[in-house]
Amino acid sequence: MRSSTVLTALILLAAGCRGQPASSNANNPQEPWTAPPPPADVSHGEAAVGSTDSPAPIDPRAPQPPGSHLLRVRFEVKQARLAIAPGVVYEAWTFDGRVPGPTLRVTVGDTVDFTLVNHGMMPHSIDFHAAQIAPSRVYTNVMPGDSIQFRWSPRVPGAFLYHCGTAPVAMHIANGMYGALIVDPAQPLPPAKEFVFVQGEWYTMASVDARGVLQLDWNKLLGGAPDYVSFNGIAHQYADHPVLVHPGELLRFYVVDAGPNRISAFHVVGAIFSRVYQDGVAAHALEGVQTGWVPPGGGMIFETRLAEPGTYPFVTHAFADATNGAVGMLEAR
Ligand SMILES: [Cu+2]
Repeated sequence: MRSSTVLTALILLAAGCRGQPASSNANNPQEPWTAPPPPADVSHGEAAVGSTDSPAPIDPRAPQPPGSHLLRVRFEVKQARLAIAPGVVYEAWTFDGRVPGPTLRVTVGDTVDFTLVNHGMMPHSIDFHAAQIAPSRVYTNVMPGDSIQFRWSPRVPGAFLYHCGTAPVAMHIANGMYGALIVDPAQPLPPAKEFVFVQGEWYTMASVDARGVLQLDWNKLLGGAPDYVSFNGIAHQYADHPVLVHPGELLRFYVVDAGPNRISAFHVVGAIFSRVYQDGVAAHALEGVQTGWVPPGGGMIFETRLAEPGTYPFVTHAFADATNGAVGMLEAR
């Protein structure tokens, strides 16, 4: 058996690939997001939430650019019990009740009108890596029950992290307070099927006041040994629910590493990235890349085309983290 075949087989075994395809064409309205199997319960009927044994996958498709040069964003900080792996529930700190928080998308020169409302039990804040702005003015702590509102304008394109910046920052990020922000260049990139993968880490221990619900283990975090590493908040979700693509079409992955500790070595088994954009897009484009390093707090844009029909794992090639959940499947057909 060829080594690449062995590698793929090992990844498939580690991921326990067993579910139904979960995604479709990001930019073709004729192929909408394919819903997972009927969930055990739903949230007011508007969105599948799955169950703790089988959490619904997070839609990995990149949002479309807004039709306006003014993007109004309002984040509600709240705690939420979320499935971070099948059968594993965690008391998360969130932007808008989800991990990662909503993916934002703007174009260079647009205006972001941002409001943060803190419904939590401690101070929280925001840090947009795409902004060039005085942290002492707008990245300040927002007390429980309070809010902050400010405007800013992105001047550099790329894939960026946003996160809560309240000390200790590692605690707020590891509890789930992070997300991705895409800043498109003024001259748009070529049309492609686009996905967003935000890598994050979960360090868990049993909660003292809620049976079966996990919370942050600070010592595990300081030791850099996560129990789960995830793309978009749930370990192994795109191995259980492969992402559907077509052979030969241009794929674009916005990969952001929230950390707080682990570098993502993003790699698609069976593919080579034709172009990789680090942060400022065109100024740093690389060609012919096998694996791209995305540091904690960083973001990169990966483009590739899959050569033929088949199943292509995507991983962080730091394989302990892939084994712990940072692995998915692209199903090309
Ligand atoms: Cu926070």
